[in-house]
Amino acid sequence: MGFWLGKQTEQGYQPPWIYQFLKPSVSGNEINGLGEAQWRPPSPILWHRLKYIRYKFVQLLFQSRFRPRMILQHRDIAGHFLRMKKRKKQLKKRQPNPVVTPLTDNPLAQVKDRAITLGADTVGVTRLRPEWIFDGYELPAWAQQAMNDDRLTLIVMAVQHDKECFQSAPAWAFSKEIANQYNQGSDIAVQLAEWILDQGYHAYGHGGPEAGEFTLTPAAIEAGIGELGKHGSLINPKLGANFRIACVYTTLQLECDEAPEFGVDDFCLKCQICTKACPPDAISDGKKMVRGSEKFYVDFDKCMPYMTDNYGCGICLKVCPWSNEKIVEKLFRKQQKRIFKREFDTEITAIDQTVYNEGDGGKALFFQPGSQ
Ligand code: B12
Ligand code: SF4
Ligand code: SF4
Repeated sequence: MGFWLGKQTEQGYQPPWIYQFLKPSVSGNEINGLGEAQWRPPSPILWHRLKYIRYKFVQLLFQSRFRPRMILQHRDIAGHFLRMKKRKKQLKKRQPNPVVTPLTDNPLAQVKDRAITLGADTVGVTRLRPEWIFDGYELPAWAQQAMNDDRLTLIVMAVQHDKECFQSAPAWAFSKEIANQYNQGSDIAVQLAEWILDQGYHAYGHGGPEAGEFTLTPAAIEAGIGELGKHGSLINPKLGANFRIACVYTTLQLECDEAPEFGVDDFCLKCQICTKACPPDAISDGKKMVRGSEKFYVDFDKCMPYMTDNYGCGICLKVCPWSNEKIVEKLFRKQQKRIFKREFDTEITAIDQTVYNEGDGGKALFFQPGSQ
C-alpha cells in the first residue's frame, strides 16, 4: 500500500494509506443503498457541503490535490469557477420580471434553440420529480410548490468535453477539461435561467461540480438525453459518454421529451470493455438492486480512491465504444434495428431532435413501426 498514491498489486488496485485513514467506517455502497430492495431517496455522498456528508475528509483529500494544481496551472479555469459560484448564488435570489413576455408558438423549440446557441450540445425537457431530490434537501419555495403540483419544468443540457482532452483520460489534460466543462455547463445554465427570469418566469440554473439538490442521471434519462451505461454514466446516441450535464428548473411550462430506448441496455449486457478497463475493478458485470431498482452500479469504494489518485479518471467513458465518434452512428443504427425486430409495436421516436437530423430529418435512422 502506498502512502499518498495507491498501487496496482496482484490482488488488484490497493488504495493509499491516506485514503484508508481519512475514509469513514461506513461503506459508500451502503450510503448509496446497494442491496436495498425498498425505495428511499438518494443520500448525499459527495460534492456536497461538508455538513451533509460522511465522506467529508475524502472530499477534502480530493480537493486538496485538485485545487492547488488547477490554480497553479490553469488560473483562467479556476477564476471562471469562482465567478460561476458567485453568479449561481446571485441567481438564487433573483425574482422574475413582473411583466410576462409571451414566447413564440413553439416555446420548446425556442428554449432549446437558445440553449444550443449558448453552447449546449444537446437539450431535453422533463418534469422534476420529488424522488430525485437528495435526502435532507429542499428546493426554493416557488420550485418546491411547482414540483409538488407536477409543474416544475426541468431543462437538461449536455456539454461535450474537448475530444483530444477526452482521449487523454486519465491524464491531467482530461481532469482540467472536466473542470472547464463544469464551468461551461454552469455558464449556459445560468444564462438560460436569466433569460427565462427576464421573460417573467421563475428559474434556477445548475451545473457542477457541486452535486446540487438532486441526482441528475435519472432526470437526464427522463429528458431523453441518454440511457444508463454499465459504467454508471449516460450514453447519448451522438455524444456517446463524452459529456457532462447541467440543467435549469423553471415554472415556464414546456412540453416534455420522451425517453426512448435505443439499445444501450441490451448492448451493455454483452459488452465488457469498461468492466475490464477499470483499474480498480469498480464496474459490476451485471445489474444490482439499489434502493428498490435494478440498475447498473459502480462500486463507490473502489472507484473513489482511484479517482482521487488520478484527479477524476474517466477511463470508463473513454473506452466505451459509444464514445468512439467513428462508429457511434453505426452502433446506433444497429441497435435501433435490433429493438425494432424485438418489439415490433414499440414506437421508437427520435431520442433528440438535434441528433442525426440532417437530410431526411433523421427519420430513416429511427426505426418507426410500419416503416422499412
Ligand atoms: C457524487 C458523484 C460521483 C461520486 C459517487 C458516484 C456514486 N454512484 O456513488 C464519484 C466521485 C465516485 C463519481 C464518479 C464519476 N462520475 Co460522478 N457524479 C456524482 C454526482 C455529483 C452525484 C451523484 C450521486 O450522488 N450518486 C450517488 C447515488 C445517487 O448513486 P446511485 O444510486 O448509484 O445512482 C447513480 C446512477 O445509478 C444514477 N441513478 C440514480 N438514481 C437512478 C435511478 C434510475 C432508475 C436509474 C436508471 C439511474 C439512477 O445516478 C447516480 C450517478 O452517480 C453527479 C451529479 C448529480 N447531481 O447527479 C455526478 C455525475 C453522475 N458524475 C459524472 C461522471 C462523468 C463521473 C465519472 C466518469 C468521473 C469523471 N471523470 O467525470 C465517474 C464515473 C464512475 C461512477 N462512479 O459513476 C457525470 C455523468 C455524466 C454522464 N455522461 O452521465 C455527472 C452527472 C456529473 C455531471 N454534472 O455531468 N461521481
Ligand atoms: S472513473 Fe475510473 S475508477 Fe471510476 S469506474 Fe470509471 S474507470 Fe473505474
Ligand atoms: S463500455 Fe460497453 S459495457 Fe461499458 S458502458 Fe460502454 S457499451 Fe456498456
